[in-house]
Amino acid sequence: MQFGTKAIHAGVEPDPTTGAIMTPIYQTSTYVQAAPGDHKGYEYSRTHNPTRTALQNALAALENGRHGLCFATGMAAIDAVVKLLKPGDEVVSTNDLYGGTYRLFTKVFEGFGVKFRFVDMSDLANVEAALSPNTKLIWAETPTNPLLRIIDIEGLAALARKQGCLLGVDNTFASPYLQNPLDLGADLVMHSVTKYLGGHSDVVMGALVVKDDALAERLAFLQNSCGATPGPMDCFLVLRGLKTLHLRMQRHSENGAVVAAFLAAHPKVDKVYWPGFPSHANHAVAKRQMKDFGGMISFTLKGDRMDDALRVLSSTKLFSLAESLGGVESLLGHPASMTHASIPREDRLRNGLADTLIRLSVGLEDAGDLVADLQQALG
Ligand code: P1T
Repeated sequence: MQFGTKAIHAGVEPDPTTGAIMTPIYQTSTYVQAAPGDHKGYEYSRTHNPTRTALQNALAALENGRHGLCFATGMAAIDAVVKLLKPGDEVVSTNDLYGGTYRLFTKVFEGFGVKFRFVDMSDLANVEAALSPNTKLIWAETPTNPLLRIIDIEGLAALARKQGCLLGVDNTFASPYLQNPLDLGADLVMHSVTKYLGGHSDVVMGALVVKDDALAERLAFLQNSCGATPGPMDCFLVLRGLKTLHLRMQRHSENGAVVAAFLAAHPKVDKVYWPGFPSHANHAVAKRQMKDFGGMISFTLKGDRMDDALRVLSSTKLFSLAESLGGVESLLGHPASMTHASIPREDRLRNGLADTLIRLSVGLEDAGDLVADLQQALG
């Protein structure tokens, strides 16, 4: 079955009691049992809920996995993965990654004795050099947030296999339409469902998808034990969002290409970070492992002056200044003070994240209007 058909049908069956074509919102905390242990597979909604089950199955199908697990937020999904580890274990991760992930790793889990090394994974030699006998997890984001670096997932998977450790890929920026890490050898794929999967800026949620039954069982144990599960209304909204994921990602990518080309040709713009440019350092890898290049773009201005960047950030009319990404409407953000403020400045600068970097989430509006908005803001 091709992707668009799966996006509309996977995981979803007509409701067995009424035939309702759309999965009902099972707004219930508990389920009546005929006798102790005699139930229909549902006991308590932290553990299982039919609306969540439908969404988990849909996400598993879209990522070509066998098991989907939904969490209250993207951070809760990553939290569950790190809880597979124990004190003394080590994680090798991307040096360019969402600030909240960096904060969870360094400010929460380092306190429990897990060690993290952050390297530029766009060169796999850096990953290999950071591995130690204690490395139990390689955690990658690709494309990375916010510098849009591309990491070779197949190459990472080969390193993880040699090491005998897990490979997890945060696939938030690509979405399962553009890239399927499990097909490239990853053990776990993670999403901030908040972004492209939900797609309408009205839900915060996270998800994991895996192939391996034993790994799924350990994660389901953590999902239920730690309890950061989403409610049925949010699951319903994401089920609705998924039905147009393929169409939205096609348009995000088309609009992304137009906006990236406009920025690259603008006399006031310095660097443009977008993996679709043949000049991007990892364009060949992006072409190989992604279907298209998406709608996330970062850029800096010539002269590198903070007041110029701040003027652009507060001058757009269609692009709204806000955290998050992946919704139908275009957003722009300032990573240094917003999404990546929890990373110490010297670390940000060392990893190439300038104080003046501007990040765009290009939405689904008409591309000409988006370009005109940036044109007037840059003017
Ligand atoms: O916000 P939450 O659903 O908990 O997801 C966290 C998360 C994880 N991974 C990546 C790659 C992300 O981008 C995020 C959240 N990011 C933003 C809010 C942002 O504006 O970048």
